[in-house]
Amino acid sequence: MHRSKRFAALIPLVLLTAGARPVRAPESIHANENRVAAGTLANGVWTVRLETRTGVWHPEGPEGRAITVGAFAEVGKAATAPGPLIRVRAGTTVHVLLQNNYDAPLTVSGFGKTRGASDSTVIAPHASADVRFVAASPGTYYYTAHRPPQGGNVAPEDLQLGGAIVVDPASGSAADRVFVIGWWLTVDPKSPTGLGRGTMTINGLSWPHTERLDYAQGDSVRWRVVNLTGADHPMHLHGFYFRVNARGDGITDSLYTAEQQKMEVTQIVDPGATMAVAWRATQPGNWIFHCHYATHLSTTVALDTENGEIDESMAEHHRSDRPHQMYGLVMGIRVEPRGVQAAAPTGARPIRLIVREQPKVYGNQPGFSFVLGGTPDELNRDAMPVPGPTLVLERGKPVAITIINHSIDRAAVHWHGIELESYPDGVPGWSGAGTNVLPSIGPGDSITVRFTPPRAGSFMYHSHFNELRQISAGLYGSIVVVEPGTRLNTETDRLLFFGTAGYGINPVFGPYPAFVMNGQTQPEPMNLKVGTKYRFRLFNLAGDEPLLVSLNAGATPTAWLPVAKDGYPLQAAQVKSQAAKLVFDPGEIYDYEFTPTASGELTLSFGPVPDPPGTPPLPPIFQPRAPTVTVQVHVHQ
Ligand SMILES: [Cu+2]
Repeated sequence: MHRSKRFAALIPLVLLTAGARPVRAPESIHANENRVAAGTLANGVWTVRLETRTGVWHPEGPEGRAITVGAFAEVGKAATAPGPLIRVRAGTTVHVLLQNNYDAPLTVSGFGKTRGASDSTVIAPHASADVRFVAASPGTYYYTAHRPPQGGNVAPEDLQLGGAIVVDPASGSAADRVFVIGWWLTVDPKSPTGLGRGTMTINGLSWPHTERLDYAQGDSVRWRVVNLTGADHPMHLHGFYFRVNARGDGITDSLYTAEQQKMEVTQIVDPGATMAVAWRATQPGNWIFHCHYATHLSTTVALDTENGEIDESMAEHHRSDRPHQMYGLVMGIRVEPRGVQAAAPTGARPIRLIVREQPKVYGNQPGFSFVLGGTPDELNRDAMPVPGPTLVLERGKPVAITIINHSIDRAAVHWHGIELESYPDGVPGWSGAGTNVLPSIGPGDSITVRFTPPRAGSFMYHSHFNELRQISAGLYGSIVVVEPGTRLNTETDRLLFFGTAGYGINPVFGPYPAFVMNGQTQPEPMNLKVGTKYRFRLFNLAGDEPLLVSLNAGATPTAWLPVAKDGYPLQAAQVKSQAAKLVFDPGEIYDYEFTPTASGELTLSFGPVPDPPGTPPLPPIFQPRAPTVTVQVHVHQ
C-alpha cells in the first residue's frame, strides 16, 4: 500500500491556480452522512443514476466560507460531498448510469468488474456511461472521478468527486456508519504555510461542524472509514479500544479472522485505504475520534486561515470550538449513561504535573515541558525535560493528578490509551457530559483529574490544546502501568519516545523539523547485554508524516517480537518474530521484546519513510526532509 509523505499529494497543485470556475446558478452541495444508500433494487439489479454538478459547499457549516467544487448527485436529488453512498448486499448486480454534465471528459474509477482505481472509464463531455458490476465480495470500497488533471494531478475542485461503496454480506450484518475522509486544499508558495486555503472533512464537514454521534452506554458501535485524501491519517479513539475487523485498499478488502484482529486506539488509514472497526461504548460522556496528525486538527486546515493566520472575525461561527481550538478531522461522540454509574475512585495516589514554557527554544518557537512535582526539577526553574517524567502507575490503583499550568498558553492533558471516565480524558470544552465539561487550564491555574488505570501496558500523556504548537515543543510523556506489586525495571524496559524539535510552519515546502528520540536529535549510544530480554516501548508523537524506525544489524533490520499495540497485549498467534522495522504514526504505541544473541554493534535508526525507488526528485522549491538519525547500540557479554 503506498503512502504519501505529509502533503506530497499536493505537490502538482503548485502549478495550478485554483480559481473558481464560472457557475450559472450556484446550487448548494450538501454534506453526506452516508446513512442512506442511493438507487433502487429491481429484479436483483441495483440501479443508481448519478450525475456531476458544480455548486457551493460549506464544509465549516452554513455560516462558514463557501467553496465552489464539483460533486456527484443522485439524479433528482441534491449534490453531496462526499458523493452518494452505494450500498448493496454481496451478489447484487450494480448498474450505474452516470451523466457527465461537464464540458470536459470525466475519468471515473471504482465501478469496474475489479473495482478500484486500476479500472476506470472515461465519459465524454455531456455524455453518459452505463457501467455494471457484480458486488461480489463484502467490504468497504469507493468510487472517484476527475476531469483532466492540470499539471499532472487532480484539480482541487474535483476532490469531492467520490463516494463510498459498501458491500454487505449476503445476509445478516450489524448496523454501522460510514465515514469518508476528504480534503480540499490549494497551495500557495507565497503563504508562510505553503497553503492557500484548506479544509479536511469527515462526511463533508470539518470540526466543530461534523456530526455528533449519539450512543447509549453499552452500545456496540461499528464504523467503516474511507480515506479519499492523498495523505495517511492515524485515526485515534479516546477512552476505548476498537477492534480492527477489516482493512482494504479500495480494490480488495481483507476481512480479518478472529486470530488476525487487533485491539487498538490508533490505526493508520493510508491514502485510498479503508478500514472497519468495532467497539463498545462502555463509559458514558463525551469522546472524540480524530486524526492524530496535529496539523490535521489545527487552524492550518480551517478555511478561515489565510497566510497562516486564522481570521478571527470570519472564525466567529467557530466560537463554540474556541475552548479547544480543534478543526478538521474530528468527530464528537456522546454516550448517554445507562444503569448504575461507577463511583469516583477514593484513596487516590496524588501526583503533581507542572506545565512549563520557555521562549525561543526551537528557533522562534517556544519549548514546553512537563515537570514532576516533588522532584528537584520543580525547584529548578530552568529544568525543561523532554519527554516529561514517565508516570509509573499501578493497575487498579486510583491516581489524582493535579496539572499546574505555569506556561503563558492554556493547557489540557490527555491520557492517551487509558480507559477512563470522560471528564478527566482531557479534551477541554468537550470531555465530560452536559454542562459538566472539562475546562482548559489558564496560565497560573490548576485542575485535578482522577482515574484508575484498568490495564497494565504502555500509554502516554500529552497536550490536547493547541497540539501543533505544544506537542511538537515537548509537552508529552510516557505512562507505564505495571501489575500490582511490580515495578518498572528501567534496565530491561527501554522507553523510546519519538517527537519533533518544534513544528514545521510550512508543512508543504518545509523546512521540516528534526525528529527527536527521548528529546534528543542525536541520542546517546545504547548499551545492551547478550541474553537479556528487553522490552522496547515505542511511543510516537512525531509530526505530520509516518516515521520509520528500525533496529539494524549492518544494513538490514534484525528481528524482534511484537507483544503489544497501544498498550493492549497481542493475541498469542500474533506474537511472532518479525523484521525490526516499523512504520508508525503519531498516536501509536508498540511494545517489542528483543533478546540480543551475540555481542557486537547494532544501530537504531529513525526518520522519514524513504520514497519508493523511481520516485522523481522534488522541484527545488521543496526543502529537504528531516534526516534519518542513527543511534549506536553496543551489545556486550
Ligand atoms: Cu490526518
